[in-house]
Formats: sequence, C-alpha cells, structure tokens
Amino acid sequence: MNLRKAAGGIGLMAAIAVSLSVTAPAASAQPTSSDTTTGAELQDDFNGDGYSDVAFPVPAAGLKSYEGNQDGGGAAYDGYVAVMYGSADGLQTSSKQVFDQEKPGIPGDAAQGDAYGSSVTSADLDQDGYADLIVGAGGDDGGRGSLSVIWGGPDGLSDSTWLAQGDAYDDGIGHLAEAGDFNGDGTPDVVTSFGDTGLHVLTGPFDRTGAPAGGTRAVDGPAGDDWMTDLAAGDVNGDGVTDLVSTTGRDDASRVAYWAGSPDGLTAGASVSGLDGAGDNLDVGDVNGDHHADIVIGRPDGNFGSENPLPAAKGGMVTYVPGSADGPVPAGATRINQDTAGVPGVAEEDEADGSCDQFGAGVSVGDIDGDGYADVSVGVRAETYDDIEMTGAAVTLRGTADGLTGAGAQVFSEDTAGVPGIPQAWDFFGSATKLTDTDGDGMADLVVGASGEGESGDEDTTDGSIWVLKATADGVTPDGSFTFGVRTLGVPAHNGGGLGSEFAS
Ligand SMILES: [Ca+2]
Ligand SMILES: [Ca+2]
Ligand SMILES: [Ca+2]
Ligand SMILES: [Ca+2]
Repeated sequence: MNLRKAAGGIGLMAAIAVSLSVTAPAASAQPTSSDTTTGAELQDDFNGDGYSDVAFPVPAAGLKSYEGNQDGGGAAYDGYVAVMYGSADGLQTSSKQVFDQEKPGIPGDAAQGDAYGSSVTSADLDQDGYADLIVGAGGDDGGRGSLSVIWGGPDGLSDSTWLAQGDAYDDGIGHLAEAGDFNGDGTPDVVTSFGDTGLHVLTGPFDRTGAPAGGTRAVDGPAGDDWMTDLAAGDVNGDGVTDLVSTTGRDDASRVAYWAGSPDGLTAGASVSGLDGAGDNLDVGDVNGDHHADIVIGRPDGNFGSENPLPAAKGGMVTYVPGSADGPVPAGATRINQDTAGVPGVAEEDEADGSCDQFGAGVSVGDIDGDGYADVSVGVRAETYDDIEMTGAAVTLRGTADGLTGAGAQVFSEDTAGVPGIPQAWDFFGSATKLTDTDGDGMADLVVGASGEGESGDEDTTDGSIWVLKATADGVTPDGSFTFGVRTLGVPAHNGGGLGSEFAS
C-alpha cells in the first residue's frame, strides 16, 4: 500500500448513527477466487501454523535522531514494519516482531527519508512453505529506493535479503509493490513501482540470495498519467493468472489502470476509461461471487479542491467495478458514499473550511461473514461526531451477487459499545482498514488503524494505534475487540510515525 497521511483541515459536525443491523447472509456459498501460487497455503502465514499474520508498516516513523530532528519524531521517515502473529484466538499481542534497517540481518542503514515500509506485501518467494515478507523503502539511498525480503520459517521471520535497488535518485524502487503469479507458472512474482508510472517485474521463484529465476524486466504504465498512488493484484479476468490494477493521481485527477497477466507476464497497462476521479487507493477481491476479482477504489478527499465536483463523491466515495473475462467493467460500476441508502452517517464536506468526512480511506476487500461474497471495509478517518473533530470511524459494506451494496452496512468507532478507547479529536480512527482472517475460521476480521491515537496510559503521544474486531456470520462484532499501540510493539514512543496509517497489501 502507498504512503497515506491523514489530511489536515478543520472539522465539521457529523452525527453518525451507530447501527449493528445486518441482513441475512445469502444462502448460496460460493468460493472466492484465491491466489494461484503454490508454496505456503496462505500468502501471509509467515510461521506456517495455518493462521494469517498481519504486518503493520510505519514508513513515516522516525526511530533514530537526526540533526534538526532530535529524539526521533517529526515524521523523519526512516520507518519500521511490525508483524503480529495469528492463532486460533486471533492476533496475539504477545507474539510480534519489529523490523527496521538498524536491526541485525536487515540490509541497509536507517536514514532520514528512507521510508522503510512504504510498501509491504507477502508471498512464499522461495517456495519452502512459509510466506515471506516483502518490504519496500521508496526513499532508500537518497531516493533510489529498495525492495527486500524477510524470510518466513517455523519461528517466524528472520534474515533479510535485497530483491531490488534503484540506480538513480528518482527510481523510487519499492514505493509501491505487489506479489502475484503474473505469468501463471504457479510461482510468485513481484512487481514494484519504478519512477512515477513505470513498473519493474521480478519473475520468480526466488532463491535465498533474492535473485528472481526469471530475471527482471520493465513494464510500461499508461502513458501520460500522474504518479502512481496504489497497486493491487488479483485475477480480474478469471483466467487463473494474476492481474494488476493501479490508481494514479488524486481526486479529480485520479485514474485507474489495468495490466492483464499472461504466460509472458504482465501485458502493457492501459487506463480504464470511465473511472476518472475514482480515487487514490484500491483493493481487489470477488465481491459478487462470479470468480472474477472485482476492483474497489476509495476517494477519501471527496470534492475538496475539485474543479468539477462529483455529487457521488461528497464526503468521500467508494467505487466498485466488477471484473469479467474481458477485465474491468466500468459500465457496471457502483458508487457509494455516506448518503447511499443503508450506509451509516451523512456525507459532509465543506469547501469553505476544507473539511471532509474522508469516507474511502484505506479500503480493504475480504469475506467478513463467510458467505462467499467478499465484503469491503472503508475508513471514514475524519468523521466527526459529538462535536469531536475528526475522531474517525470505519464502515463495512456487504458484497452480494449483485455487487457492493449499502444495505446491511455497519459502522464502528471508539464510541461503539464494546470497542475499547475514548474518542478524541484527531484520532483518525479509520485512517486505514484491513480485512484478514486472523483466527482461521473462514471469516475476515476487521483491523482498523487510528494514526493520530495515543496508546492507553500515554495519551500525550500520537504515534498511532490498531484496533482488531472479530468477524462472525452476522458481520463484525465489537465483542472481544482490542487495541494496541507502539508501547505494546516495543517501539519508542514519540516516533511521529502514525501506526495504522496503512496496512500491508
Ligand atoms: Ca518462504
Ligand atoms: Ca488474470
Ligand atoms: Ca467478481
Ligand atoms: Ca460476505
């Protein structure tokens, strides 16, 4: 996922109705499409125990002191990546690791602006049955950028190797990265951003030196487009080969591009017409259960600063685009904001004071209720309620055979009964969201970041915190939800990082 910083601006008053109503799940259960790669059974099970693990990238953190930036902090961007391990009981706060470029075994040296963790993804690159963690540092070595892998194993992640390093100052290798089987040979490949809109594809499998067996090649993006803001990988055309989708630019200027995988790897990318202004972050998954991965795009900034405001984008917008044998079908797109029927809250934005709910922050796709239709989580990171400015919320939207719908949507915040925490101004709960099955019950749990939150007992810090809410057949439940921050991870406080600003893809 890309670097995302919570936007500034002045708040507004937005009352959200806390609703836990959920419609009955669809009767027919259809399997969702999954990755075609062999090796580890799960793309994110680093210790091979059968449970997905979760990586928390914090590229903006300043863990070291720099001249003019004493005691770390101040968004020094050397960066770290924390990993927490899943279990039959879900994520275990006692089972975690933290990686940065000062740690033994991690290549490179931590320096201001490296942004270690600017992208994080995972796959079993060496096909040993343990998923491996791929970490980009888009600002490494003065902007050349780098991509490295930390190898999985029975005791978790250890030992790290370069996968790629940039040659020139603006190469920006690792600013964005995704893993997938882009040539359909059954082994994972890795794609990384190169410059503003180019891509480098490393064709796997990989040996422990980090060398890709199939070499590295450049793939063009769509000509003339803005800088790339996000990447997501999935089988959009349902041919068993992973495809790639990107967003470029932001707000009005945002565009969506699509690269189909093929036996020869990713084919040339092209802009998807009809999706101009859809947004700057995205994820893919099979929302309508037809075995084609669908595309979900978030535009959190609404019409703030827009020259051509879109009514559907008021307060922020999520766009659902179905996949098909021919790729994305923009004519079948559904646009949802907080004024869509069933979605809790009211879409609000005010051009005069620059405020916006920011519905559409950090979208994620996963099957919450296990009905075979992937659902969507959406951050509403600048949601204001009870006059608490920009305290934030997270919304879930249900997938159905007809696509994404507002019906049965849920909302959660620090004000929800059973969710720990106290809503405060500028917590930015919902700065990013992640749906992932941490307890192996087949239902994707909701992980929410609050990039402006302090950890309980240390309220003067704003280093960010994470919330985890379990999934059930009736949707997400606040029962048993918990939160943790940098103190739990063992990361120095006041690092200016914004834990929860983004999640691994
Ligand atoms: Ca491995
Ligand atoms: Ca495909
Ligand atoms: Ca689909
Ligand atoms: Ca579902």
